[in-house]
Amino acid sequence: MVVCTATDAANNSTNCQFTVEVGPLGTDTAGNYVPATGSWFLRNANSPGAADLVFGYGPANLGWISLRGDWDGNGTDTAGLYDPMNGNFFLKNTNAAGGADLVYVFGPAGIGWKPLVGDWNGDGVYTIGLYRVPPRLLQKYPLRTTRPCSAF
Ligand SMILES: [Ca+2]
Ligand SMILES: [Ca+2]
Repeated sequence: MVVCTATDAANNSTNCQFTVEVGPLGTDTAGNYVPATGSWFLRNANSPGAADLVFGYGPANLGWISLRGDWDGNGTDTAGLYDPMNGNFFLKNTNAAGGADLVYVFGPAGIGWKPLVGDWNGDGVYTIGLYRVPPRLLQKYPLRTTRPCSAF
């Protein structure tokens, strides 16, 4: 995941996150999540152009972390969110506005663990995991989920 600040011509800026994965024959494409607004911008081709899917999902400015995975195993990756302060996962089976299809708590909350996504057992269904960031790395690289990139 890459965290950045986007600035328009009027010098208005907002934080954004995006994940780019390279898969076989271009099956995975770029997406952009803007935590400040809870907006998702997904593109179905790895080429320049406008987003193919634009929707709002999740609250604005709470420091939630964007995820993507095939939560129902139908072959399509969809949006998900992780609330690190409460340990809640909010997974959605469509790339559209609306409520989460799966909501649950997993792991400890509020101590900086990072979410992971994968098909850990090879059944085609993506599930979540958590990575415990070593305390030494937290001291060296403090979590900055709610601070603007310009403050780094
Ligand atoms: Ca799916
Ligand atoms: Ca699985």
